[in-house]
Amino acid sequence: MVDLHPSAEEAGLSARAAAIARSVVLPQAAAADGGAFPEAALRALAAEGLMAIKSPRAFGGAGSTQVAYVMALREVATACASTAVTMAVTNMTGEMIGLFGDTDQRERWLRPIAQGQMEAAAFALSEPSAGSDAASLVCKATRRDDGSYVLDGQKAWITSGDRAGVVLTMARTGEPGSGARGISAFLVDPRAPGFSVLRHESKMGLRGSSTVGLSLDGVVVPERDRLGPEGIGFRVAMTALDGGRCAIGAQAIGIASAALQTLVQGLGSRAGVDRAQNLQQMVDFRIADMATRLEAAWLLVLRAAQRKDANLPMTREAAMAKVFATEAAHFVCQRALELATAQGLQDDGRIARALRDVRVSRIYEGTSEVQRIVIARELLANAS
Ligand code: COS
Repeated sequence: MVDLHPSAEEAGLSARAAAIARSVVLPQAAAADGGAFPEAALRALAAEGLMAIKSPRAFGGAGSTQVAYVMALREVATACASTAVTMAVTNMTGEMIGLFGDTDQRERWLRPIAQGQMEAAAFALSEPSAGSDAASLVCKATRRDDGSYVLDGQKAWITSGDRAGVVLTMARTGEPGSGARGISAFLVDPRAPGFSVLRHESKMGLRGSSTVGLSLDGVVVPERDRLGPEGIGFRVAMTALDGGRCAIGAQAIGIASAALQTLVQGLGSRAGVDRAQNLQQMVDFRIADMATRLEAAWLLVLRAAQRKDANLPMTREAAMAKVFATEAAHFVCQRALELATAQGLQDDGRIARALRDVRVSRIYEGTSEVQRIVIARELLANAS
């Protein structure tokens, strides 16, 4: 059963996110769409503990829940999708340090994330030749006699890779072809010699977030910065993505809600205009369907979030939430653009921006096809 009533603490955190979204994030959204990194917005979010929502209070985080996190992220995404994705990846990385890290790692890496001393944190799993098949990654981590590691390889499409104070990097400590079990996780300091930023991706949406390739050329990582034991890197990545996918569902819903709201306000301002009854009904039916899909999607996101908070398995639920929410959100943005155009509404390009921003939510943190694989696998495993 989905409990639709957040706790007072969750509601309070979400209200703080909504206030910042209105006062700081929204006013810079057009500039972010023009390519400006949303520095001021991220600082404001960090000041309220919103860059490390689920991380322990003892290390500067908000110590809150996944439910609070998805509520807050939805609010921020309603105002600016670029800010929301930067916030999401930073939260996800910090959460993994809180979960798998030791006290020293939490102190050195999580606290600066939570307190806004770092602009962002990054999560580096994908590679030029390993996207959906993440377990085939080839970035190599060679252990030296003193226990440190030397990392060599490339990472691709890394959100905030050039802005991050720490890059959670998955690399192969096992033999080539050792699959998921041969992968370890490292907290890489981007100031280390051999770490460099490759090209900045030019994107149709989320233009205020930074997406880059990374090169690791003999980057030395001390043993104290391996996150957890050797060989658990794939588990770290998948654990991160379970929470991340649920959050991307919330982000997509936020983006689409803004498009729908813009459309409905535009239509409302024309309430007196005389239209043929069948045309009016066509518009009414469409906006009703759009709103209904977003509500249904939100319930799936909430259900996945609540299971995570209850420490219940939620891989399948997160995949369902992501695939349904991102596809619903894309549908809503597309319909909003069509209706706004048909009705001749002027909206300062907000709906078109939402459509451009929302598209990648069906791709990153696992494509819709990957989510369907995850869901089907679990169904088939339970059937056998
Ligand atoms: N949580 C914890 N552990 C998990 C897990 C999860 N959600 N999913 C898988 N694992 C573990 C498995 O239990 C297995 O462990 P053992 O070897 O000890 O049994 C191991 O990881 C390998 O799992 P699996 O065999 O399912 O791995 P696959 O290579 O078949 O993975 C998918 C398949 C498609 C699910 C995976 O590669 C994936 O998610 N790809 C998309 C990657 C992605 O989202 N990239 C975006 C990057 S961020 S923009």
